[in-house]
Amino acid sequence: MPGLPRCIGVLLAACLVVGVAAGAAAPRPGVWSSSTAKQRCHYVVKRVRGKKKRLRVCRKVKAKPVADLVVTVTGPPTATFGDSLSYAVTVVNHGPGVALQLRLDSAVGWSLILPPRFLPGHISASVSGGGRCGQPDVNLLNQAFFSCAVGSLAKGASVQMTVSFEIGRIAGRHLTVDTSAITASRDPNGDNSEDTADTAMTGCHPSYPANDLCIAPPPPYITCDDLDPYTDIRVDWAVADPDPHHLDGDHDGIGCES
Ligand SMILES: [Ca+2]
Ligand SMILES: [Ca+2]
Repeated sequence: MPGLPRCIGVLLAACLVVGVAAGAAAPRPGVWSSSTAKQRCHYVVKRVRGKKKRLRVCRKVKAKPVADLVVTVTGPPTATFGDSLSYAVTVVNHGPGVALQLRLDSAVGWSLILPPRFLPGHISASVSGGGRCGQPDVNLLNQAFFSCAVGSLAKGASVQMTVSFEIGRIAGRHLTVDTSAITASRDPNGDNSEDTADTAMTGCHPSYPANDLCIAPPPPYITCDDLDPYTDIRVDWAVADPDPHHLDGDHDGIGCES
């Protein structure tokens, strides 16, 4: 009967339906249309008994497994210069299905723009269970990004990731490690798939009270050149006596004026 679905064979698991919606605007052939979570459909034009017909072609979409991943990041609440820090990331698959192609993306932030030579040293990440972590990718804000490939994670299973680094002589007031679990499965709750640990720096010299800058006492001495590019975006940051690094040469209370 015209207008009712008719399945034509099982080739490519496709079901062809003659589209005869009288008066309806014809969609362009080849454009995906009327798709749902279970099937994807588009229209094609074919000759049937010598006449052009517009046919609706649908293909079944293979359902993704569902896996609720829960991420927890823990680290030290405080740190100071010279410390070696370690952050533990735990990812648990609460199911009900397998987590396919699991990847852990971790961002290490310093809350300010650090000169590259003051980036924390020996920064690294590793993951348990045979997964692999790449080298950190550092952006223009000197945030470090890691991506660790885990593979599949069964329901009820967990994986651990460790992020480690050392703190130099200049840091942000807060250090953060943020990690997200990315999977090819469907995670029904994205809110618990990401977590952040926040570490407050201590030992910041009181002569440099900027909210985002933590400078260690000398030695060694730090110059305004050392603070580039921070000083490019903080042209009016405060310096108080005794200013042991001599960052306010004219003693007007403003550091590293150009
Ligand atoms: Ca989740
Ligand atoms: Ca000054």
